[in-house]
Amino acid sequence: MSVTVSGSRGRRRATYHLLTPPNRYPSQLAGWDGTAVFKLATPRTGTSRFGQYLLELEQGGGTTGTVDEGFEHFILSLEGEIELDGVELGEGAFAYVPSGCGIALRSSSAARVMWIKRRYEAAAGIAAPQGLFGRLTELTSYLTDSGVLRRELLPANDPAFDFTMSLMTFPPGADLGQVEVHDEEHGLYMTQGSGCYHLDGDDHDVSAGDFIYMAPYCPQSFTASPDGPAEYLLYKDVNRQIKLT
Ligand code: UGY
Ligand code: MN
Repeated sequence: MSVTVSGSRGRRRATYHLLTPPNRYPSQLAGWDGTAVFKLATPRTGTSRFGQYLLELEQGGGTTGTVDEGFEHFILSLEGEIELDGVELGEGAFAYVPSGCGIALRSSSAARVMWIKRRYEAAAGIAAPQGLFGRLTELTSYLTDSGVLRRELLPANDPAFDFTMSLMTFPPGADLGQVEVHDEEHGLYMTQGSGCYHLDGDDHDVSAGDFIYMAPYCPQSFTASPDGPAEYLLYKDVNRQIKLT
């Protein structure tokens, strides 16, 4: 068997990594069964302060009990039906689970799930957020100056939340309008279409199923291909300052 090494688009750079579907290699996690876990970003990058995982669940797969009570969680069903803490989540349904609760997840069918977990960072004088459930089809969208449609899955203006999850939809040929360089980090999962991602001086062709981790201050921009709309799901830490020592 031969491996097309030269065709791999996977990259690991100091300020970002690109992980494409052919680069994925499953991990196992204690407390889970019937589940292939693809770790997309973890603090092992050296900079990431969150964990992002793509889960491929067999029917009946999931956690063996409640896990990870010490973290806050974001769960989105990309495909199939799951039950999270007793609530059915069909395709396109998502949940925010506050720190202290943990997650108990089981799939009712074969399913693909996006999971983000991190330590909640409290802000002085602000109570931690409550849990919430939502559906991608029920979100309000707004148009950015460069013509990109942005939908917020979590309340973007509520300082109780220490991260946002946004769905960014680019009409054919549209772009971000600037090369951003900012303190916040990103976990980005391409949900639809294709385009060119500019990352710290490099340009990469990307398409649905690709994942990009961007470290703080990674120069970044995106242009959708002219063939059709492109869309990605974006994690971003917000509303907090790194403690200065
Ligand atoms: O909100 C953001 O930082 C967003 N515009 N970044 C991105 O899409 N790479
Ligand atoms: Mn950004």
